[in-house]
Amino acid sequence: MAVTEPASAPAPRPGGLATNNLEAFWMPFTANRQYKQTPRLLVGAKGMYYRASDGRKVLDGTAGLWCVNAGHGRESIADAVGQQVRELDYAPAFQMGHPKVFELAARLTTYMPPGIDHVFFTNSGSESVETGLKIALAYHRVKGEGARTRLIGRERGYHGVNFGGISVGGIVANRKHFGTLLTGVDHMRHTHDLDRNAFSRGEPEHGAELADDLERIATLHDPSTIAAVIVEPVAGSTGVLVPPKGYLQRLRDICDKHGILLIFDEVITGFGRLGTPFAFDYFGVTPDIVLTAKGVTNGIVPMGAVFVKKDIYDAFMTGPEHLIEFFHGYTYSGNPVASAAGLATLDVYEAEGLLTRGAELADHWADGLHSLKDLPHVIDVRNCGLVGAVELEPIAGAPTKRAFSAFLAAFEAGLLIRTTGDIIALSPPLIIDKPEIDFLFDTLGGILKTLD
Ligand code: PXG
Ligand code: PLP
Repeated sequence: MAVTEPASAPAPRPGGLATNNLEAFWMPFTANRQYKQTPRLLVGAKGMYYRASDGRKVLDGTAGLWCVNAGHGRESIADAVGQQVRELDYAPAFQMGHPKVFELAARLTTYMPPGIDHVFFTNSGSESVETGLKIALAYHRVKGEGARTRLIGRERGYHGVNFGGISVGGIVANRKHFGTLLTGVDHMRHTHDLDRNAFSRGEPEHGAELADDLERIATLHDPSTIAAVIVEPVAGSTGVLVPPKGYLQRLRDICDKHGILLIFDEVITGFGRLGTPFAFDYFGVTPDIVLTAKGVTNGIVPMGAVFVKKDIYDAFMTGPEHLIEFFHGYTYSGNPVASAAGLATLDVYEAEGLLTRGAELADHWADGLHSLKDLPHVIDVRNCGLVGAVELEPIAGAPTKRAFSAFLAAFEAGLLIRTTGDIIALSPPLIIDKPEIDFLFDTLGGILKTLD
């Protein structure tokens, strides 16, 4: 059937929009009406920079959404993806396999601590969270401890948007519209404490004792009913909350005492964000399950990966060998194109030393960030590896507006930042250099001086 343009078809808009109708797309986590009145379109990306639809270069201060760790437009990853589509586009994920997913699993597990040596593939951080929680519940059951059904999360935690994740998560706006969520979930207090820890460089001094909330909750419900506790080692989405010194180790100790699985959600902290390959390296605390996504493919093809201890995998490997051991999986789990992207991404990370590059830049990064300390409205600055946050005093009666104004002004000035509430979050690609770090903080500093 021939397709002809209706006579009234709108002319392409400057900047490459082929339609002037932005209405149909219901945008995720977006102020749709504001956006559609003044759209911000990205039409290209290379290295550290986006190209906006009006031709301007915009420095990527957020690695896309914390995922483009090796920077944009990596030719070798693009080639691997293109070649894979031509060679083997899709293979059924259930009861069938293809070589690259096994290769990727074997390579990825070499980054894990001793004992964590199996990986289950998903397509996003949210799916990694659901998968990790289900593995934890099923593990206890196959071991004969089926009474361990409770899941413990933390206030201000972000674990994606699916039902398990918002249940253990602690962001009110992400939960309140969605009914009763999962039952049998409890939450520890968050660790954000401006009174004691504002303007900390790296890990704050105060708050390790907040881990004792886990002991209190375990005592309340009886430890034998608790399956797992899930935390982000550094909470990202909720505004970069770095754990107090000793906090994560204390969680580990309490979990060990009571046979509770410790799940680290490393969807943001994984793949070099803190200047170490993973946050468990940075903090020297080993969880039982590690959740990842984003950086595993440099954000290019959706993929997530859930790593588990050998004991956990082995616990499922019982019963007749022709039977499925774990009733879970996605159509696209470990699909060939994502696997090819993952392998090519690891090649880039390894060739360029990107998973530890953040450590070399961390001091320069922290200096730039903390130079914003005395600017108007700034009530906290915090950092860890190549992550940073600037918290602003909210405008009375209009929370989030001040930071959102900074976001809009930054984009106009050629810098992409993220805001959550009145917190500005920064997490550039790990290929950033010192002059770009200086541009980032000079630009942001200039904007903070002009904010109402
Ligand atoms: N866990 C953590 C710790 C995350 O940060 C997810 C799970 C969910 O991943 P998916 O792939 O389903 O989005 C995330 C995602 C932001 C921002 O700027 C953060 C995320 C996603 C989008 C924006 O705060 N984190
Ligand atoms: N809904 C229906 C009707 C399905 O058939 C499937 C998968 O077969 C799904 C949802 C889940 O899709 P996915 O495996 O991509 O998560």
